Amino acid sequence: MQPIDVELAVLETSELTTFPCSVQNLRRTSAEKTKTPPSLLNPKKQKRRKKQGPCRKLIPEQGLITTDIAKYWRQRYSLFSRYDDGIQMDEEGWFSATPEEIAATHAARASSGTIVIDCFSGVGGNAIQFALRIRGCHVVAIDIDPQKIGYAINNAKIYGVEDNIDFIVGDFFQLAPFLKADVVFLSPPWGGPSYKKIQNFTLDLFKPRDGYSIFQVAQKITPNIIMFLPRNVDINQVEELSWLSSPPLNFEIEESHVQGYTKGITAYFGYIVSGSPGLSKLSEVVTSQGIPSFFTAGMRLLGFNH
Ligand code: MGP
Ligand code: SAH
Repeated sequence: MQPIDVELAVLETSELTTFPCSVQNLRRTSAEKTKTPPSLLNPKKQKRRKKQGPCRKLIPEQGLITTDIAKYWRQRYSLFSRYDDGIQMDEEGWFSATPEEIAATHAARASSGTIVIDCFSGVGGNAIQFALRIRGCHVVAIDIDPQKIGYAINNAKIYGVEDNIDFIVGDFFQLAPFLKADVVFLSPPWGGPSYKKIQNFTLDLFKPRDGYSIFQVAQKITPNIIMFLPRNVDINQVEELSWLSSPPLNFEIEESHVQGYTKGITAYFGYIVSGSPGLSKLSEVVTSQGIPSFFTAGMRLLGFNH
């Protein structure tokens, strides 16, 4: 992608400005824009422009974003109610962040004083809610992308919970053998917003590994697993996951809504399933087996990637 002309970002805009152009052609078409508003242009010309590439919009606090992402920006307060306090996002963060209301529902399954690992933490949507809602809950937030972890730290500070989260830049699959926790939270990549074009989203479609492998790796950490999944996920396959363990794990599935609109499916496994006897805290049972020393509350690890 060509570098973007920075001058274009200096615009007076009430909220959102659309550039009727591809990134490569920003310089030329922005000049046109000053002459004729896009809505008045000949429809044939507009069609030609559409073919040039993804349109970009300028939002004052985030810079240029594609029109696809602008859809998520319009939902910004449902993603982070404190968005205006300086929440930072990148493109993947926009379409992947778990809406706050849903993340709070996930968090409610943890109990006070437990250790939760958010294995694909992104910009922190879930990690923040675990740390915020559950007293004494300590969260380990892992993401392979250093920029995401940087944003997650910034976002956790906005919610005042940065001291309750250890942030780790690293590959979950490499770290997993060294991890123990009371609850594991999984919201891996679904392959981007195009996931919804698939009628039946099977577990092999998850990235960077298939859903069975992700679950199996997580299960070695704890049987108490929460998975946030696409709303078109193959429910039978999700249920099958509970049989990977012997004896099979308790299993519960729920639709996750924002204002009555289904955003995803959440699967719960193990002792966090409703009606289960509840969690026995790792801090109570595992100390004698030696929890890795980096699970000390308040300690922050960055760049732990081996
Ligand atoms: P969506 O379906 O793309 O948006 O994502 P929306 O507004 O429901 O789409 P519409 O076209 O039906 O109106 C819904 C939610 O799913 C997002 O807010 C994220 O929480 C989650 N989500 C979406 N994607 C593409 C991913 C992903 O790749 N990984 C994860 N973990 N979550 C995702
Ligand atoms: N629940 C998060 C969104 C997670 S999106 C939120 O609410 O903000 C999925 C994340 O998985 C992305 O940020 C991506 O960088 C990360 N990821 C992909 N592969 C990974 C891996 N092998 N280990 C750790 N994180 C990974």
